[in-house]
Amino acid sequence: MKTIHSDDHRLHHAAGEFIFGEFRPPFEKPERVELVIERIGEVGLGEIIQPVTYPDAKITAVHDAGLVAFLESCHREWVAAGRKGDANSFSFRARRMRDDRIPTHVDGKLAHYAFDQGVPITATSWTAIRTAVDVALTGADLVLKGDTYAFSLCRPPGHHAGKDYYGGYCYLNNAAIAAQHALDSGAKRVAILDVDYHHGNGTQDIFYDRSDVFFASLHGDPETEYPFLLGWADERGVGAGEGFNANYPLPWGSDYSSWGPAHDDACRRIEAFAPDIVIVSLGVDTFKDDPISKFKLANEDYLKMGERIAKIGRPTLFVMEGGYAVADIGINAVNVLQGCQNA
Ligand code: SP5
Ligand code: ZN
Repeated sequence: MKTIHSDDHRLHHAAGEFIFGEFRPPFEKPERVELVIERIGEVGLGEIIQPVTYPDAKITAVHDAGLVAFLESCHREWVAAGRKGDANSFSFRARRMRDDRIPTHVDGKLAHYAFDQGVPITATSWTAIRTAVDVALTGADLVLKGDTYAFSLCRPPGHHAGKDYYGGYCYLNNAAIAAQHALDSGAKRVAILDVDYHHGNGTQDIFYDRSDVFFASLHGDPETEYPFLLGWADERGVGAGEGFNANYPLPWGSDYSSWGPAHDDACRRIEAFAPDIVIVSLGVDTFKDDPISKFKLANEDYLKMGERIAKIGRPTLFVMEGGYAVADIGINAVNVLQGCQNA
């Protein structure tokens, strides 16, 4: 299968993130993608191609235009306010605070649009964020035009970004934008399978009231795991979307003996939905050595994951999400792709 990749991701390289009570080098760093590219070359997965540029309307088809404009102007506003370094929020919304007024000061806009401190914006982040969308859309078009599989090596990732908010290392929801593009290109139904360790709260938010996108996510139980405030099993969709959202929260320490059956169930639900295409939000932070996660998947489990996805039997776009055990990120991500392609 082809991989879509651009060096623009290097333009998003923050000085650090607030995590575990300290300011430390970011887990979500450029090296992640470099190691996946290296592994793709080692195993000869297929050609690596550049993205083409799509109009901004592809983004505003799923995201609030104010969010998109703010991500683009944020760092300039930060500098204009006299700040140095990366833009980050120190204030967040709580219950009963207003969300119908957007403050004019950059700190207020950050409080309005960001939901955590894991999303620093550097002077050049916007180019990386914008190109990651093109990487996803270019992959979607390969699959829509007849390729069985494609791999969009997006960075920064996207699945925590909702309609009008960003957080969790994610700014724009690459997989959701690709899904909407597929629908706008003639697909009737799209399934999104989110295997990242964290709940895909942003993707769920975007499609929660819709029946044309079925969303399934396997993740650390929100009782004990980030993003904490969404991802329980009783979230099944609302209105026309009732029954088109499926969450599989799993406890810390889960290995493939419990992850595999949950994945099989999610894949069966997708088969019953009969999508025209499948989009996999491919995070490999389920790995046993991941520094911020608590599942226990092993290298070879990612081959099985890919084999099961192949059994769904639909054209499939893989979109890169998380995965922070950099020594193994290439092996694990490419194992999924090879497991699928060789099935
Ligand atoms: C795309 C993606 O994988 N984003 C993940 C963002 C995670 N940010 C917060 C991580 C919090 C880690 N919790 C550690 C609990 C240790 N006891
Ligand atoms: Zn994750």
